[in-house]
Amino acid sequence: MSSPTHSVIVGTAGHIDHGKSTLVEALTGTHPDRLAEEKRRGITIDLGFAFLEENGVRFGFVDVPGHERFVSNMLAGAGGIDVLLLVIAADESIKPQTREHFDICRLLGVERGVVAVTKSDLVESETLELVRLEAEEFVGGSFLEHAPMVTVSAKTGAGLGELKRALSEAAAKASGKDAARYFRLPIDRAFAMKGFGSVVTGTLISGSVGPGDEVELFPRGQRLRVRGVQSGGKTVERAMPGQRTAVNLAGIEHTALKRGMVLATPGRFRKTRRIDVRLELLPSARKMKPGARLHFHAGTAETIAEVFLHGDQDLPPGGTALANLKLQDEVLVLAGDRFIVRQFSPTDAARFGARGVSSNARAAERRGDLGGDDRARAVGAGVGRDRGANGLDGKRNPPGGG
Ligand SMILES: Nc1nc2c(ncn2[C@@H]2O[C@H](COP(=O)(O)OP(=O)(O)OP(=O)(O)O)[C@@H](O)[C@H]2O)c(=O)[nH]1
Ligand SMILES: [Mg+2]
Repeated sequence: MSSPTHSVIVGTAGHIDHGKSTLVEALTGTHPDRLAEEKRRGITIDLGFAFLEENGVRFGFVDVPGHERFVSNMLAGAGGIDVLLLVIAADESIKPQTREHFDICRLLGVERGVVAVTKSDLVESETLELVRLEAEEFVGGSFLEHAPMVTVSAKTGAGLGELKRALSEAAAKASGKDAARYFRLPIDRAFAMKGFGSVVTGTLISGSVGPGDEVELFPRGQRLRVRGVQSGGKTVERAMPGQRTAVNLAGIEHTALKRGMVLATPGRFRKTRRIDVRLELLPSARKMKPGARLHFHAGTAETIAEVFLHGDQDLPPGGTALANLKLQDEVLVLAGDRFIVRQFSPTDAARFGARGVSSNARAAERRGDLGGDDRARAVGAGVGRDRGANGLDGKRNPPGGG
């Protein structure tokens, strides 16, 4: 049985309009859409958050947008997931972003999850059975192959108890993040709070943080003092890994802080523009050519990468290769961090301008959702053996350090 302090992050994934946000609301009582534009358009645009304490587990929910245009926001949320909640609408079954989000979670190394076949109130039982079969086939051979599949309706409440139990069981098995390691908090939001000043939020991926701590802001390299910390919406003495965490920072304007930056233990890490990685290309991808320019996503950061493939040969679909990435922006990436690279295409280039980000690992590509060549994207994940981003002393973030 897990202790009440066991904290896990549940991330949603799934196609647009499949009922992710509504399901999060049905589970937690909080609708994760915050922006006026989201409410007006009835779609999720940016990450949303909600909390639940159930069966001795503190769940932090990260709800992602299903719209293909907002996949970079989805990627910023997918980094810290312990348990995936793959949402499939019973009236539509598997759709392009069901596939894309699932590919991303696989490449990022998410290890467990639950499949929710939702909107069960909209279909007859035969359709429901068919969709469940399709979903089983879809996750076959993946980390979700033996995961629970729960039929739910956010509208009638059917199956919600079973879904909570399945999430609790998955949470109990989740390996968890290590509080003894150096502190790292990839920032996904920054804002000013009246009476407090600058606040950043993120999913705490390792180490812990509390008031009075000195932290280093990457990639700027500035040292800052922590004034206060909240997790799950409550003030705490220390936020622990696996928790949604808000940090109130002294000595900096909120306008100088943004998604993609990282707070970390000071003096331990070095930012970098060059990383050695192992790339793994999705079988559905187009081949990757040496010198290709890619979108690079690590943690909450994103930037542009130029790829130098070892041996200078094309990387075929489904293949893996060692490579060196030259990033447009400096990032904080550690050995073993996973990242995603996505292929540039005319539409993507127009769609995603370069901001900053980084990481290590394998890469994979996939064909775009509609099958059209101009939609093809590369999705890669990596485990990086990294050159420049280890601890300054050359040690690799030893357990117990910090
Ligand atoms: N009948 C029925 N409608 C549902 C259910 N769950 C969600 N809906 C409706 O489906 C629509 C889409 O739901 P959302 O929760 O916004 O879907 P989403 O997956 O979060 O969509 P994006 O965030 O834009 O990708 C809304 O109109 C919901 O009211 C359900 O269980 N039954
Ligand atoms: Mg939504």
